[in-house]
Amino acid sequence: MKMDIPGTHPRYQSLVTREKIAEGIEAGITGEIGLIAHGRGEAFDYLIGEKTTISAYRAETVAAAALLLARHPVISVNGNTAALVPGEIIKLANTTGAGIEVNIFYRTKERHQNILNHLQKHGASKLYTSTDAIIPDLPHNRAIVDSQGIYKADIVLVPLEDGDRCSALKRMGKTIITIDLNPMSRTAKTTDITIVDNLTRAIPNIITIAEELKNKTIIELQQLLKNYNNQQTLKDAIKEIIAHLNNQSA
Ligand code: PTJ
Repeated sequence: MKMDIPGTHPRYQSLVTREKIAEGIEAGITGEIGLIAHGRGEAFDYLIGEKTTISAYRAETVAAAALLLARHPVISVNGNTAALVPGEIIKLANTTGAGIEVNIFYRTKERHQNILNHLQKHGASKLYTSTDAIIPDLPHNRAIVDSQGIYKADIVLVPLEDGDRCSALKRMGKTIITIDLNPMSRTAKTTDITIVDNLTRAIPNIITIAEELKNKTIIELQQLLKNYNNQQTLKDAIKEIIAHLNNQSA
C-alpha cells in the first residue's frame, strides 16, 4: 500500500505513521495484531494531545540517564517498533552503548528474521540474534531470548510491551523502561520507568537527552534516578490527559 500524502494534510504525521505500519505488515515485519495495537495507541495519543507531556519528558530524561549508567543495556524491538523507528533505535543504541535484540510476541521464525534483516539494512551492528535462553516463568514465545542479550541485561528498554514479560524480567532483577501511550496498562504499572508518549516522539527525545546528559557526572545521573517516582509519573500522565480533555471541552 503506497499513498501519496500531501505534506499540507492536517493529519500528515498520523497518516505517515499509519502508512509505515501498513508497509511493515506488507514487508512481513509487523504482525497483523500490530494494527490493533497501533489503533489503541492513536486513541491514547489523542487523549494526551499528540505531544510530549511534561511527565513524559521527565521519564524520558530518567530513561536516558538509566541507559547511560547501565552496565549492559539492551533495547528490545518488536514488529511495530521496527516499522516505525528502525533508524532511531539504532541511533539510540549507538548513543547509549546499548545492544539490540528482536523479541516478538506473535513469533514466527520468518518475521523474526525479517525484522533482523530490516534493522541490519538500517545499519544495526550490535544485534543479539541467538535464541539460546529462556526467561523463567513466562509461558509464551517472548520468553525466548539471547543469553548474551536480554537474558544478561541489567536494563531493558521495551517499547510496546506486554505486562507479563515486564513482570518476568523484573523478577530476574532487571530495571525495565517501557514506552506505552496507555498510562493505565498493566505494563505501565509494572515498569520502573514508564514513558507515556508516542514511540515516534519518545525515541528521538531520549537520543537528544542522552547526548546532553553525556556531559554530566555519574553522581548527577544517579541523582536523577534517585529522585524519580514512576507512580507519580503515571498519576501526572492521567492528570495531563484530564487537563487536555477539559481544555478541549472548554
Ligand atoms: O511484534 P509483536 O508480535 O511483538 O507484537 C507487538 C504488539 C504491539 C502487537 C503486541 O505487543 C501487543 O499486542 O501489544 P498490546 O498489548 O496491544 O499493547 C500495545 C500498547 O502499546 C497499547 O497500550 C497501546 O496504547 C500502545 N501503543 C501503540 N502504539 C504506540 C503505543 N505506545 C507508544 N507509541 C506507539 N506508537
